[in-house]
Amino acid sequence: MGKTIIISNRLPIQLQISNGNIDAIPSVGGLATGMKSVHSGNESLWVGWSGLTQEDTPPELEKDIDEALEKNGCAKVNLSAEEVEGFYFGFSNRTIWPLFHYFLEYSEFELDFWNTYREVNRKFADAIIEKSSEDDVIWVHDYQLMLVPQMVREKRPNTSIGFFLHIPFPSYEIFRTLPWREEVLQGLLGSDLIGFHTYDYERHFLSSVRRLLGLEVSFNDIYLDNRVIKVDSFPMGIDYKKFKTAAQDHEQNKNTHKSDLQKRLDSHKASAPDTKLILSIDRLDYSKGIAKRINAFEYFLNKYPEYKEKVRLIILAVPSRSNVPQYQLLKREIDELVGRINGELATVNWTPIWYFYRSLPFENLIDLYTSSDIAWLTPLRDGMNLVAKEYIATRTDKTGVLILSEMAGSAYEMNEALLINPNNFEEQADTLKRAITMPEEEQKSRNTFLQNRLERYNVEVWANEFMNALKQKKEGGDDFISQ
Ligand code: ADQ
Repeated sequence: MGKTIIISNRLPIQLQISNGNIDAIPSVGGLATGMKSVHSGNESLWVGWSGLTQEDTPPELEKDIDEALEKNGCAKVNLSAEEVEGFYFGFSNRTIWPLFHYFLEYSEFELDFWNTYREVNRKFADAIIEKSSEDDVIWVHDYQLMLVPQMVREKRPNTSIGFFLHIPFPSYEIFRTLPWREEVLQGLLGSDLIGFHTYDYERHFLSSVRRLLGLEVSFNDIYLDNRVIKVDSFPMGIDYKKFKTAAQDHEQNKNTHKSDLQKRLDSHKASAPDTKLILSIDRLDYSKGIAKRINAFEYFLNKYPEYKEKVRLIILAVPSRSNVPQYQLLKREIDELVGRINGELATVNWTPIWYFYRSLPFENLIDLYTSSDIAWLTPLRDGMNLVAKEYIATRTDKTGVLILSEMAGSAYEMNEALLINPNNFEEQADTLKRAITMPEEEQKSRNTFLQNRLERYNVEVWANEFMNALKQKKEGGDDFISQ
């Protein structure tokens, strides 16, 4: 077996250029962390876009950038601003993202977007072919690169190729509306192993393959020409130890070191010890149901007015894809909703909603997770939702209540959370009341189960299980059907 090639839209490295110097800073995101065990030493290479367009890359630094990336086991695919526009902001985020999250009305079927997506996928595939050899193992990530497996397969018929989708795969009835549905499926079928977060996404995919391509599907095997393609679910975990340790350190250092945010949270607690903090953290994305959550919060305060001044909702929204029109509209909607509700309900001593629109450093995420009595996550659709898992991992004394949308992939593994339908305001209001009044013993008992599961099936285990399944498939020799 050769080396492992990981391929994703973005590299796990951020480049910072100042005064002609280049710093390559490793990302701390879930994928980068999870892949650490796979992407280590000289045995692997990560191929992706650096985040700098060709126009933004000073030509005299091109070589230095390549060297800085190489030191971190990475190689870049160069993209022009126009390519990023059509491929990333266009087809990926204005066609596929809304469609796969069941926002059919937001999905734009633009031929230009599709053409650029195909061309850019070809660029990624060419980069892999150039940098890999036949016996390497290739792991392609996510919805931006769905054509890559087939493009590589054409040139490398015997190479082991895996693909993992981080977002939902929608039901056949939704997927069939895509004008380029067959091409997308064929692109994915270049893989030997296709992974999803949940069994439902896997089933939806198999159903589309059967009905749109007429291929034979048996259990989770797809028969195509002389190949067998395996489809399976691998629910992604988190770096459990990192979150748990950070929360323990936070507790230990609380008298010697405190962030400004923690000081503010503490002074809130001291002035209103009976007030419960309810936390919601998401990228600012319509799939996360933030506007509905704020409306449901208002509904709750009207239904149970005795909780006015007794609860505070903290909304942390990370800026995301802000040059896509739907995201700009959503930002405006949330600004207005928060302004209206705070304006109508606030008292001299109480602001119902604290709203932060920014990305926060890890330390502050831990401040929020550890200080909040309840995490309230209500995506309308979400491939997995790692925030739910992170919140539970930081609850070192095992208190805290997680209210989670049943539309999130993580709900399948987190049955001990309070699961809700984000469209049902009545249920949400009652569940908030239940969370606020839940006895500590019950909180601890639920969280013990959740924590044990998260600790066991952490992100490293997730990555290793996928890689092992891919390797086993190759070694098992079930790649070819005897003719
Ligand atoms: P996302 O849609 O980005 O991921 P999620 O899984 O919740 O959603 O991950 C968000 C990450 O960003 C978390 O690790 C969280 O800690 C971090 N984060 C959130 N708010 C932050 C803030 N204000 N500042 C800094 N960091 C913040 C996509 C899919 C998900 C799937 C993941 C992984 O949409 O469904 O779970 O990929 O497969």
